[in-house]
Amino acid sequence: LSSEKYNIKRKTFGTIEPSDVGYFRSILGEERVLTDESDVLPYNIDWIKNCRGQSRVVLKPRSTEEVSTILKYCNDKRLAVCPQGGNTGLVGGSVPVFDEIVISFALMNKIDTLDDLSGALVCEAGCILENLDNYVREHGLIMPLDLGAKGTCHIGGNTSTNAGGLRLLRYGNLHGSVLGIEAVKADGTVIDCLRALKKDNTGYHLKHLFIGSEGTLGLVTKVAIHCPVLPKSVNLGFFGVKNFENVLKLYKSAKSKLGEILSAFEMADFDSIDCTVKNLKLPNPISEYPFYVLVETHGSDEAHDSEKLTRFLASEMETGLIVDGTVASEPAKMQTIWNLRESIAGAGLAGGYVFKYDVSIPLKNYYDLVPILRKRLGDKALKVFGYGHVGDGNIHINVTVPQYTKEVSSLLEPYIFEEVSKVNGSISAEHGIGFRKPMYIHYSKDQSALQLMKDLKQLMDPNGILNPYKVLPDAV
Ligand code: FAD
Ligand code: 2HG
Ligand code: ZN
Repeated sequence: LSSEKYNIKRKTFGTIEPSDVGYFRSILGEERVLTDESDVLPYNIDWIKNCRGQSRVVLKPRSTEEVSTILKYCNDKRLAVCPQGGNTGLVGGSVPVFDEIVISFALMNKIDTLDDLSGALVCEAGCILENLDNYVREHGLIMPLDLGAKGTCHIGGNTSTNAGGLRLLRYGNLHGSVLGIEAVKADGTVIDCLRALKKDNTGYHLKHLFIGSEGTLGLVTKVAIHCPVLPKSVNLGFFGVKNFENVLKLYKSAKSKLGEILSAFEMADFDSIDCTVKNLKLPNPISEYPFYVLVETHGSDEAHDSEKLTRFLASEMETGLIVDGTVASEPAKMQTIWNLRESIAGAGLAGGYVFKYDVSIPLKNYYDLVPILRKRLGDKALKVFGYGHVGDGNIHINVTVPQYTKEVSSLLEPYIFEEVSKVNGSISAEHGIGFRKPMYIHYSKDQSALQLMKDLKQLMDPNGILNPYKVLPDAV
């Protein structure tokens, strides 16, 4: 259990009684109130099986009104809740810690409107990202974000975590793409900031309070989001590189030579790909190299774009920055390459337990920690590997071990966060703080900022019922 593993004490919330379950059934009906242990179990365990809570009730509202009614009741009774989208979060934020009531958005999955001229999509929070992408593609648009969890994660979860992903380099983060939000405060008040306007400087930009606050300030029920135009031509390169210095040189060159069509620049080290190929039996389209780089282009002229990428490959093979590589524009081949990259996140789990770190580091220091950690852990780790979104200065470091031990944990934490802090990086670049990292947030947030976060929490959720034990540290 998370509470035992991380030594956390339950706060003085109300305890759920049969009469509470009866009340929830009176609003949602029998089927949308889960209490059977085996039905509730999956909602208690996170994707990487790192955190496990003890909830006994899952509620599945179908509308904003139902969310509002549930929250008003919970707030009056001081019953804590844990909002849950696709449960793909990687920091333990999406699962309860003790007996918090899980509010699942799985049934709030309707698309309201799509304006194919402005690109504004309005939909409910529980829409699965990939379903939205398939839908908007039929109208000549794409979703502005893409990530390996797309088949499961919800747009409400994406918004609540301010998810980054594979194309942030090109389309920016959700603080830019989300046009409007409808959210419900802890006391049940519905906050309507759902206007799908590109420009709206009428007072405080309140939607941003809900983007990235991981369900601690309100529950997101609807999202208005800007969808870019579906690119007419997509090309993908997968390259082998000799050392990390050359990865950085290649990034600089890609920005200059591919310019406006560059849509992703990702890197993975040898162990990331090796572990994915071996554990998940996925094909690697090129031979083995110390580093791999994936470069994608989104543009409007197939002949021009593919020529540009092919020329880039040829010229950088001449300079030696690329040792070997392949360029694809056929969907199936591109899918094989993307699949290899997107599967790294789950590949380490086959070895037992994975410690995951998701940090922003200045590019010149981007890969430094990987060899340092290998040395520090020696044979206590099976593998230490690094991969991620070079274009965003965001590296993922995964440490695989046969099983969780306090010894390895204490060699990694807070050491990694101290090192990140020394170079003014962020201890969580895109996954959030959740349950796993509130105690380390001070490595990236000043005391003054933490105090303001606490004040906002007090204002919006005075009883602290929304996703307790997450994001905010106990003592500020
Ligand atoms: P959940 O995991 O269910 O919840 C995440 C947080 O948001 C929790 O704190 C939860 O309480 C809160 N929440 C969920 N829904 C709501 C709501 N409607 N209102 C209020 N709060 C809510 N992340 C990236 O940023 N970039 C990546 O490239 C990336 N790749 C991934 C690849 C894989 C294979 C996996 C498993 C995960 C990846 N992630 C990535 C992490 C994760 O997918 C994202 O954080 C995603 O945005 C979570 O969405 P979700 O619907 O699963 O939310
Ligand atoms: C990715 O970029 C995700 O693949 C997951 O953000 C990272 O699991 C991880 O470490
Ligand atoms: Zn990532």
